[in-house]
Amino acid sequence: MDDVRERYLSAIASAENESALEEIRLKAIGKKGEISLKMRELGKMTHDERKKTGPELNALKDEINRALSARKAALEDEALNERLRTEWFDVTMPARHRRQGTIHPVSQVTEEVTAIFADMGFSVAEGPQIESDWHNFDALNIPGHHPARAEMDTFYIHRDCADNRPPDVLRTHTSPVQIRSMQSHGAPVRLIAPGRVYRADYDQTHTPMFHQVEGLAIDADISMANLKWCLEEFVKAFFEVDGVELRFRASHFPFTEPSAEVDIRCSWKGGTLKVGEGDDWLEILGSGMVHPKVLQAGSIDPEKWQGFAFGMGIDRIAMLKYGIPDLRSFFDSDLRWLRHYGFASLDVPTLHGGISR
Ligand code: 2NL
Repeated sequence: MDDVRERYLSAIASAENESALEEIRLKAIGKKGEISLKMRELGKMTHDERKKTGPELNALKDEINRALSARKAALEDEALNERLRTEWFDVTMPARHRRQGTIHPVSQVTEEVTAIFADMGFSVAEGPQIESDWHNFDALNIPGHHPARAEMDTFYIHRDCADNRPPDVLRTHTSPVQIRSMQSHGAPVRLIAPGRVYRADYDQTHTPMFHQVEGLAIDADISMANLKWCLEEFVKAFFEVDGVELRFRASHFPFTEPSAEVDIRCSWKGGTLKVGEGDDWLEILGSGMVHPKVLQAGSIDPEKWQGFAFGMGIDRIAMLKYGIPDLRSFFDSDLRWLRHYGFASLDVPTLHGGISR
């Protein structure tokens, strides 16, 4: 018995891995193992022999089992220690460089404009880019024969030959968003509608997709004076100047009456724009008092309510504010351009959104 114990315990002690341990376990206490066979012989023994040998064999089996578990635990410890010794990394090493993206000037300016008007109590409205002919034109007092439809170089959405309904359009301005807002919220209302608009036009200063923000304020007694104040506040905040002179030039839009185009006093010293001083005038937006027919299209009673509206090109004021020379470069997705003119992601002004009055 001592010889058997000695043999297995030393084999266990020098086993190098779990499969070697398993082999030893089978040889010693497996079904056909040495100790199991010896246990089977107990039946042939005399009562006294069995009384002595039985407990001894059981004790030996337990001892071997304990030795196996202990060795197994020791091997696992060794393996873990080996991993801890070899698998490490230097947390003081600089991280691999990953280039951050930038905020596109159009996104930046949209959020700047939004923040300024939000501060004056305007909320933000959005709507579909594919619009019905009615929302884009008729509701804005631009009838079928009106030259403005042709002037706007509209993209039409294909309809089947059999379908006689007027085709949907890619919106040519964000005004239909305001029509929809008037219909669903009624008056009074104060909102801006920034977004993408489309016109079939492509040259130095026109791209078939560009960005516009329109504003709308309707209440019982809103006048051109309120329009002038709002726009003055906007221009001062947007161009970061304390004072600026606005010039209202009589103009014509089908959706406003009276209508005015708005210029701001500026200078172009050394090719850079200075707002609020100098002898030049810079046209930045179109505006006017909402035409009664447009209020009606928005289900607002023109006998009770009136208001102003305005529209301006986001890309254009982005070019002016940040000195970007070429409009077409805005939509080239040139990474060098984006790195140069883009904004750090933490530069973004607070976004104020959502409809509320
Ligand atoms: C321009 C001119 C303008 C509007 C847009 C508008 C919208 C509604 C009713 C009345 Cl729902 N008017 N929008 C008004 C005047 C001018 O845009 O030159 N934009 C770049």
